[in-house]
Amino acid sequence: MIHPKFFFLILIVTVLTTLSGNALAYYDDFPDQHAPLGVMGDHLHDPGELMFSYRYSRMAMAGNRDGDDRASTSSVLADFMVAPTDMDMEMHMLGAMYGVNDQFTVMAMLPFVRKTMDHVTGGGAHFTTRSDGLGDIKISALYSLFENESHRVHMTAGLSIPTGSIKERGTTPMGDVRLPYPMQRGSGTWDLLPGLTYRGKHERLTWGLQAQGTIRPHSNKRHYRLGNQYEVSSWGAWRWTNWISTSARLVWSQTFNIEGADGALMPMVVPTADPKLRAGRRLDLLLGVNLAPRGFAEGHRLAIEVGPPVYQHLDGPQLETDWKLVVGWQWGF
Ligand SMILES: [Cu+2]
Repeated sequence: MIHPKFFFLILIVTVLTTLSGNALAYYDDFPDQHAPLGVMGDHLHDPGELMFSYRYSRMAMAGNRDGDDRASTSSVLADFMVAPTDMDMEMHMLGAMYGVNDQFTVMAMLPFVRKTMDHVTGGGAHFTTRSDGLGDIKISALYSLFENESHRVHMTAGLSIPTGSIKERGTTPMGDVRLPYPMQRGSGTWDLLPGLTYRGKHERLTWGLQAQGTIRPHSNKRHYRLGNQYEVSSWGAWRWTNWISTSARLVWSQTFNIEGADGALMPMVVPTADPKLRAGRRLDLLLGVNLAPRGFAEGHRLAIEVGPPVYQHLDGPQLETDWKLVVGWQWGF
């Protein structure tokens, strides 16, 4: 007896394989024409072409880390009144891209964020804080610098608009208080988002390299600014047929500490309220699948990317990342 899950899988594969019989329509419709889903602003559009996207992402954190090593809850409680134990970050992100001309594509991203953090106090009481709503809206311009049959380079100039709240409050054993930095939904500052992307292709193989920064030039209304960040991502993808490709990606990211401090937070209570315990660097390994179904769903793409960090170093104690997931849908026309 076939397990229903396998039956369903076989059905999907059969349907998709049949549809892929519609053959090699346009090279641009190949699944690997887009980078792995977690890469933002990886491609440009043809003049007049519009693309909408939806991404759901989730990042799970559990347990603390200090430097390269794990830090137990009791060791955190030796220095602080409260220790964070888990955090879950979910994001629904709507995106739009538009090809202005051959050189120039514009992009906007609208994020909705949900964060949950679990804690334990020195006295053994558990409590959870939550924050959800609009995050920081991002707009970018992508400008093509070089393009030939197999290599493409473009630069990105983006702006992060402080639409996300930095005044979220929550109920804790200390009463109704301002939530610490990682529970806020925005930076509170207008941030610059420079980037440079290279993509290459050879037959069924595509690859790419992207460097991106988040530069925060000024302090927010709460008299601090989040640390600058940068990220370097490299990937390779293999196209198995004209509707499916799989990818592997390595992302090196570094975040610096917060400058200044929100006067409403007390760093001796919980490490997440300490502006000098936010920095870290991490290497993530992410595996992905891109689908570009044919026939009934021309112009639509589905993709997933998931994976754990393979290395992380945190100015701790700080919650460590366990895994990240992005699932999404893209529709171009
Ligand atoms: Cu696009």
